[in-house]
Amino acid sequence: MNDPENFTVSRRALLAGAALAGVVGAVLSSGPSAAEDAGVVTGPAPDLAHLPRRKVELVDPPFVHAHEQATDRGPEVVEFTLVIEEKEMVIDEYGTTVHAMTFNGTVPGPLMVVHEGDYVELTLVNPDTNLMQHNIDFHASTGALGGGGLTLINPGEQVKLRFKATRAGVFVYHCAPGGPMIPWHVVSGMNGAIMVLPRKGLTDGNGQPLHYDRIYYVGEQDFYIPRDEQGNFKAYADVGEGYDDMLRVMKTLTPTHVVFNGAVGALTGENAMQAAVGETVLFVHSQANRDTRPHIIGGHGDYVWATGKFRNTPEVDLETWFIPGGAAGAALYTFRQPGIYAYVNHNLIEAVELGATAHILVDGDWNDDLMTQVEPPTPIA
Ligand SMILES: [Cu+2]
Repeated sequence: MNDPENFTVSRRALLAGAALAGVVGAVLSSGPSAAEDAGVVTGPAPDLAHLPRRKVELVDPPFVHAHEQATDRGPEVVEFTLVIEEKEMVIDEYGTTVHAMTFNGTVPGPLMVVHEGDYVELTLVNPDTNLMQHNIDFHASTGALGGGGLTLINPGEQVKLRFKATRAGVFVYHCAPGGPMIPWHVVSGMNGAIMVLPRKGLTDGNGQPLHYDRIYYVGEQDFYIPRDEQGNFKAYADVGEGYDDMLRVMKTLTPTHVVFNGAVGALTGENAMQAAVGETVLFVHSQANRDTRPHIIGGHGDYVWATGKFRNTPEVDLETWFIPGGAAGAALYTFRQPGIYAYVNHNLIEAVELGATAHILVDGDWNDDLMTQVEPPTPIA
């Protein structure tokens, strides 16, 4: 293990991140042997010419690209492109910055949607403006470290991976280039989720179909920003310069920020999610690194797949649901009252002090039967 006191990271050391990883016994190593090191020798890619192909343009969270909730069509090859972007991002109202590592420039990366039995064909691009090696591990896939063993690319390279989406649910994807690079890239923003819908759509577990009018994707991110001697958050010239300090904060397991969609306030105020009374909303929520417990203040989870896998019967009428780190969950809720709802991680310290709060602005008419103020505040009689 490197000496944390004396270890400074040069560009070359970072490029050799996976080699550095080898020191602590990572499976991956740099270079073309990564796949073999992962115990993978793939044959020629199967010819799927008999299947229709569809190219999907991804959109930035919390929004989700257009998709069918259920389909009569057979399996397809669904093509996606993710461009890796290392970029400085402001993560709170005080201007604190992080040199984020991102899929498509957002934290989290975009939600991808396919149906069970489809083939996901991903082109992963690492532009030469980046400094580091990256790859992608899809929890929805089978083998080769979730595809991580077949997708490790240097700046200036791209790679194409195809996997069959055999299990229905919402699943995390994240970068996993080896050793300490893995948590560092993940807590620097390099994670997202994919939703594999049952071909016939969601059901309540008793054969009744479930539909949504809107879908939002909330990606929860823990950040570990180093502080200077005065306790102020530090800023760094580039992604590599902050590595050593950040690793030290990471090892405390105490995040400085826990946010939704990349920054404090990214989903509040003008950026609030929207809905209307009577609308049913599917909230997909991922956390690639740390446990979380979503809660809609003033609402519920009508149907909840807390661990996100759609062959399981959803739980009903939940107040709060638990999503373990490294998983994505989904919750369906029909709004009955208008107003502002807070969507939080119900560790309320994380919600209020560290940033894990979103808002949902709901339009419509108030139902006095469900709730009313019988008497306004008055002096005690
Ligand atoms: Cu990465």
